[in-house]
Amino acid sequence: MQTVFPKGFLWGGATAANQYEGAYNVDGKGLSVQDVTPQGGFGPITDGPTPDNMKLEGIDFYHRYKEDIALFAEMGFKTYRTSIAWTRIFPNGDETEPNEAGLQFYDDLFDELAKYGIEPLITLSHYETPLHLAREYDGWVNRKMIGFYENYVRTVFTRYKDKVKYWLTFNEINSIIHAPFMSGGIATPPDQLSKSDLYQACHHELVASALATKIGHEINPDFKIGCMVIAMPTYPLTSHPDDIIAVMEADRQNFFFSDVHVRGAYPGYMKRYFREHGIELNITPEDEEILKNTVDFVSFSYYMSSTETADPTKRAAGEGNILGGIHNPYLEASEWGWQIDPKGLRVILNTFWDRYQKPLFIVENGLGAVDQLVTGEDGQPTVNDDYRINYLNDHLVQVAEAIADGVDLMGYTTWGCIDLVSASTAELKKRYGFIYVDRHDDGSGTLNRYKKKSFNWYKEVIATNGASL
Ligand code: BGP
Repeated sequence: MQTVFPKGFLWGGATAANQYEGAYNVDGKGLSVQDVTPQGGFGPITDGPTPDNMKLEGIDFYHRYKEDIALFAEMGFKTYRTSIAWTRIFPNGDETEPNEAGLQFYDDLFDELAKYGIEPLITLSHYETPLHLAREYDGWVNRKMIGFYENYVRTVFTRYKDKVKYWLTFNEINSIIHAPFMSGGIATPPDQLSKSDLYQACHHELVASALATKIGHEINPDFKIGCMVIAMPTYPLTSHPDDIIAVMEADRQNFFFSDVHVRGAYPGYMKRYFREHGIELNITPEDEEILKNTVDFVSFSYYMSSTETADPTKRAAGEGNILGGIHNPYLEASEWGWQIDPKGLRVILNTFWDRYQKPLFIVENGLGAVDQLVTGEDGQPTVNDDYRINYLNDHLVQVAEAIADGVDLMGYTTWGCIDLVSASTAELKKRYGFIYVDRHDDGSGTLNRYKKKSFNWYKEVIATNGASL
């Protein structure tokens, strides 16, 4: 096709420190909430690392980053998204002095990216709250978290001000509603967590995010700082007006986070929601001032759409997708039940653009699948992952449609460009990468890296700026 992707479009891949670095206790790193997650899902908070947790060793990127970055460069990446592990910089989270070894690791990583002209895109907090802050303060429920986060972001902004330009404040900030422990470091079990405490935690993150935007711009006015949310267009099950209202209500729980980030204040519909649900929030006049520091761009992950109805007899929580909703009979699903919907990506891009008129950035999209290693024509191990190529191709065609619609899109980074540990299951069998990592959930494997078929496919997409789609 004739490409519509703008010149300078930021093609690349995305990862998060806790899902691939490994070295969870090396060079002074403290434990994060991820280090105590058992395989198979979010468990109750424990004191020490969970032994079967694949995130502890990850894919050992910590020691192999040069080899991996060379492969990203071979694919032609223009940008590379990863996160800084907060616990490498402040092992407990509430210290005043940072850990120099942790700072040095990211200096070396950014220098390696710079060698290839790859622009880092850095998430400041990607589900990596220091465990100590979860245990001692109940995570983001506590207002003190704003100060701890401020100290951390000021440290890394100052240190990397000439090496990193693009920053994201919190990964999928709206996920705190669904996963308070993983996303917000909230130790109180979800069934004992009051709505007031949950939304107070959201508020603290929103204030912290706006504060980071303010501080970042003071430290380097050229910084581009974005929010990051789960994007999920919601469809009505029927044309019944009550279903349309159900969609509107569901959307509001998602959009409220990006609305605050872009508009600098709480929308009226959330004030009503708080009032009618007996949610009392402590929002100070100073908080309201800080919230006025709005983001430079809106970034998001996209994996699925959602379907809603007002009819309780048709509801079956979780049946549609990981975050609930109901089954959409028109869509196929991944092996993990995530309903695949490329056109939904065009819809949500247009929705965000119409709503905000701010540059957008797709910072996660991809297919988690079980891959089979085979011997390729050249005698090298590989994976014939046509299913992944088809998935990404279909989504990128819809991205091109949205750009043709007039959406201002900065870039696209596929999730898990190298196989890494799943956030939701702490397992490695759910793979997303263009690069296969020989590592398995029983702890076996050489950690060798092999190019999948999709490696060359993506290389071609980037080289032609999307014309090969
Ligand atoms: C997003 C997270 C990522 C990531 C991805 C895929 O929600 O930001 O960290 O892992 O989902 O999810 P999973 O790993 O559970 O397949």
